[in-house]
Amino acid sequence: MGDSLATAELTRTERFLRACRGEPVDRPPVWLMRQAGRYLPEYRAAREGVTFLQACQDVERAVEISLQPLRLVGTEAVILFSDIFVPVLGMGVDLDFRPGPVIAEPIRTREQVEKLVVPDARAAVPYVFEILRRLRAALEPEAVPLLGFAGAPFTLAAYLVEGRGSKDFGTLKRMLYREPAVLRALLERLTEMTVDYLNAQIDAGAQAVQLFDTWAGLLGVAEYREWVLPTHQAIVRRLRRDRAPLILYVNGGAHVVDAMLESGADVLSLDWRVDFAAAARHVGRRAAVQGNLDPCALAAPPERIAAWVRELAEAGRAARGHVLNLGHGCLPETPAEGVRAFTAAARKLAQ
Ligand code: 1CP
Repeated sequence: MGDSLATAELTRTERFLRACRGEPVDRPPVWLMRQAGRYLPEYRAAREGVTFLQACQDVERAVEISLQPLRLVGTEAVILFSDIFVPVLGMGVDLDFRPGPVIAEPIRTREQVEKLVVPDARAAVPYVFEILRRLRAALEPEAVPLLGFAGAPFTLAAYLVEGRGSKDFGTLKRMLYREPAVLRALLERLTEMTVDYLNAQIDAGAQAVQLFDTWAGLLGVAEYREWVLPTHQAIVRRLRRDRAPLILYVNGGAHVVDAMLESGADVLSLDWRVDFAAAARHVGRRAAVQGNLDPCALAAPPERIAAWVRELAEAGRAARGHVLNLGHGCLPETPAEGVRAFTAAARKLAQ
């Protein structure tokens, strides 16, 4: 009773940060990965005539795109519009988006790794922090939380070594077995860059940060513990988590939930292959959870989407906290109506 009184008038920022930290809330907050993107006609209009990278570097435009989902589909947190490869530009890597990242000279040798600069992010990609400062100023009066993000070292390395997206990132996995010292050196540099980049985002106003390790689920449990977990632990240890909780996302990571817990992240973001109720019970008081509807399920009728939201919210109660989200990002084919049904059902949970 005391809790429900105390949570009766939570702002969106309070609800979100409390859910991340495992404090009492009236209902889970809701946002979606890739909530700004091609599925929105307004995003396509804002992208007209500029490349993806130009849009990331154009402060006004990036602020507008970041805010679109708040108004258009009713999400309750804003994530910076950018890409996990933006800070990699500051490392001296020549890359382009077509539409995913394509690396001009994939990194395969120790000499190439040693040439990578660990930049001062504030100097290398200043526009990222200007976008965050402007977003925070715009969102503060409405008490809407602002999220920053970064790619995790393993996922960044996957593209840097492979050269582009891939189903299995076989070149990277072969490097792991054939040239472990080269991969280790690469991950170390990326870890340094990521810590600095995320802390700079927190300084610029990010109130929570998400670390995307999209491809780490490609590894078996033993390899994940050897190659991925230490990078997460280093980031968790050095991040100003007193000022911004950390959400850790792994796609296809059902087999590594225990190792994700050992990272010390505040929130574990799980994909749709995970039995959310079982995972939330398993995680219990040790972390909050985020997820986990299949993005394709947003093509279903609104009543079914609402029923899944109720089920997820119920399941999430077993964990320390719950942030409603998808199991992966919105797709270009995602109907905006489905996204609206998802957020509307979340808002109704309190009633
Ligand atoms: O308009 C376009 O065609 C560009 C498409 C696009 C967009 C909208 C790319 C290229 N990146 C983004 C934005 C983006 N990427 C955000 C913005 C914030 C949000 O609304 O969520 C974020 C957080 C990302 C993160 C990202 N980029 C990840 C990790 C999360 C995930 O989705 O798994 C990865 C792996 C990337 C690489 C990337 N960048 C872009 C694409 C299409 C891809 C993936 C495709 C590939 O593997 O080739």
